[in-house]
Order: sequence, then structure tokens, then C-alpha cells
Amino acid sequence: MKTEILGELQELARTAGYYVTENVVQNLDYPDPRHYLGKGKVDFAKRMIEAFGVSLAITRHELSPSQAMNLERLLGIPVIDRTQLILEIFAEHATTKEGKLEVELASLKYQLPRLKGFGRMLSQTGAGIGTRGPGEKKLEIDRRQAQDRISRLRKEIEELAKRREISRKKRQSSSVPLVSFVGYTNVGKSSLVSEISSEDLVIEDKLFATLDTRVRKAKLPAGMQLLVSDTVGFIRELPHELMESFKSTLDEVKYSDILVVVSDASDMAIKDKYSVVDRTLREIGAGEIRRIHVLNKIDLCTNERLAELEGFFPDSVMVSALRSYNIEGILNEITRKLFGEKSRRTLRLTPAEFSNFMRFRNSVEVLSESFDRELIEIEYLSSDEINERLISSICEEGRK
Ligand SMILES: Nc1nc2c(ncn2[C@@H]2O[C@H](COP(=O)(O)OP(=O)(O)OP(=O)(O)O)[C@@H](O)[C@H]2O)c(=O)[nH]1
Ligand SMILES: [Mg+2]
Repeated sequence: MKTEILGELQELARTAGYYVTENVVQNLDYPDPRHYLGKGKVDFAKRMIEAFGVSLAITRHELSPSQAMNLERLLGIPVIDRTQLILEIFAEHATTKEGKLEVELASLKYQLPRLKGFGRMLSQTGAGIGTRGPGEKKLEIDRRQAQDRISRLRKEIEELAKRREISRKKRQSSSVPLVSFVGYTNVGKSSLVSEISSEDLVIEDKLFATLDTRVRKAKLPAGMQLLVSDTVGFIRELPHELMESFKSTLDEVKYSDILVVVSDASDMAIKDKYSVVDRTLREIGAGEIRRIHVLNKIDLCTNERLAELEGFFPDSVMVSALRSYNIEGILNEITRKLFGEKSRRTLRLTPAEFSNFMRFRNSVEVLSESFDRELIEIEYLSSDEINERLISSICEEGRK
């Protein structure tokens, strides 16, 4: 587990554009409260820094402001922690206005308690409020500025969230089902979504290549329309400053009809990562949504590995986005979950309701229509899922 987390830290560093020369591992139950590293490790780290000309140290745990200051003093080079590293990556990868505001808010929240005569922080992560060598008064001003900016950011984000909610409602009242691709970071979600929706997405061997949820159109083999959304990757121990923004980016996931949970079949930590994903889904209120589990990157696996995985995850669809292998397996599974197990139903509708019903004609199978005075009696086959959407859409229209 320890080496796994260290490996992930290296991946994060690489994603942020750093070249990792050396790991320093300390076997203590708790980090040293004053200097983070114990004395012996500080000496060891200093030798490494000199030998390799290291210019930055990154710590696996979040540092208290005084730990960061002390360690920097001892090592003689800048020190950042895992949270700052993730914030840096998020800042670089955010593309939408909302995403950018969320990251700025998270950075400020991280920096605020650290504004203790330690001016480097604010100027560093692009918050736009540079400060250097502050005296008490300057510090006070900086703090106030940061707090003002935080409340302004919160308001702006709230406004944008309202707008998003409106477009979500519009989408929900349409008959087209929404399928969200979720999973640990770098498992291949964007690769799969672009295979399915034939739209290009950012695909990179980097953590958090995707930060903003976007919805795209797709079609099932039987012709039914579908909306697919590509989402931000999950990670263990997400810094709590980022949790809020992470959750709001994932807000739409809980309105999905189906979740496609993607795992990297070649990753030896697949089970641990699956539990992180499972826990996160429950935390964001999406724990009850039906899932399809997809094992991606099987091109990197031996047959033994695949057999082993079949035992761990018996009902998974095995695919390779890279080789376009078995993408139809995912589509078939979506079709079965959305449209399978149809039952026969009858409705008596007014003409207005009937035209609303007709918006669902791609998702139901009409058996007969007959007219009874003002009403249209319609007999059809549909899945429970579609029927629920259909009825609530008709009721909602009726209330307008
Ligand atoms: N070998 C192999 N590599 C793959 C496959 N699918 C995706 N990849 C690679 O895995 C890396 C991550 O792919 P993405 O599609 O960006 O993954 P993601 O889950 O969207 O990642 P984030 O948005 O960063 O969370 C890229 O380098 C892809 O080329 C696959 O089936 N086989
Ligand atoms: Mg992605």
C-alpha cells in the first residue's frame, strides 16, 4: 500500500511536469510534528538534493504551515505537499469557467490558514494576489483580500451551478437516457467515451486529464439515442479543499440512468481503486444507480491475468479502448440494462399528452393505438426505466 501511494505521488508529479529523481521513505508511524522528516532522513535527503541537483521536494502528507517552513529551511529548497501538487494539476487542466473558479477557490482555501508571514504561497498558485515579505499590516490586508475573493468566487460558482441545473432539468425531461463513465483517474474513461460518441476528447497519460464533465451524444446499435458523459477521475485521499469542487463537477452523475464504472485491468491495485470509486460514488449520492463494470486496457493483460480478474469481477465487460476491442460489448450491456426486460402497458392520453408520448417512440415499442372520444389509448412495450421517465415527463408537461 505504501509503495502504491508513493507510486501514485510520482505519477502526480510527472503529470504536473516534474522529473522525479529520488524517493525518501521514512518508517515512522507519524511524520515528525516539527520538521515532517526525522533528523536522519533530513540529512539523507540533503545528500540526495546535493548529489542530484534537486530543485523541489514534494511530501506525501499535507504539511502544516510550520512544518513546510521548517523543512524548507532545513533542505534549502522549496517544499510542496501532495495537496498543492494536485491543486497545481487541477489549475492547469481546468478548461471551463466553472472549473477554473472552483480550482481558484480551492487554492485560496488552502492558502488562507497558511498566510502567516509566509508570502510565497499566494503568489505561487495563480490566485493573482501576490505578496512578498509581509508585515503584520500587509498580512491583514492579504487575508481580507483572500476572504473577499473567496466569497465572490462562491457567489459566481453558485450562479453557474444554477444555470447548469436548468440545463440539466431540460435534458432530464427529454426522453434520452444519460450514461456516465466514472472511475479512478487515468483508467481510460475519455478514451472509451470518444470511441462511443465519435467525438474527440482530451486523452493523455496523465492524472486528471479530464476535469470538467461534458455530455455528448451517442447512438446504440439498435438506433436509440443516448447521452454519454465523461467525468473527472477519482483518487484516494482527495484534498478536502478540492472535495467541494470535485463533488459539484460530479453533481450530474447522480442523475444518470446508468453508470459505466471503468477499471484499468492491468493495474495491480485494481481492487483498492475500485473500493475508492465505490465509496466516492456513495458519497456523491450515486451509490444506488445501476452499474456496468468495464475492465479496460486488456491489451496489456496476459490470459492468466484475465482469468484472475474474471474471478474478482464476474460480470464485467472486458475491453480495450486503444484497440477498439469490444466497445460493442459496452453498448450491448447498456441496451440490455436500459431497454431489456420490457413489459406490456396501456395508457389513455389526451392529444397533448400523446404528442409528449411520441417523443419516446425510439425507446418504446408501440403495439396498438385506438381512439376513444377525446382520448387516445395506446398499448406499448417498455422497460420499467423508460416507463418511469415517460410517465414523469407526461405528468410534468401536464403541470405546466
Ligand atoms: N494500453 C492501453 N492504454 C489505454 C487504453 N485506454 C486508454 N489508454 C491510455 O490510458 C491513458 C489514459 O486515458 P484517458 O482516456 O485519458 O483516461 P481517463 O480515465 O479519461 O483519465 P483522466 O481524465 O485523467 O482521469 C492514455 O494514455 C490512453 O492512451 C487501452 O485500452 N489500452
Ligand atoms: Mg479523462
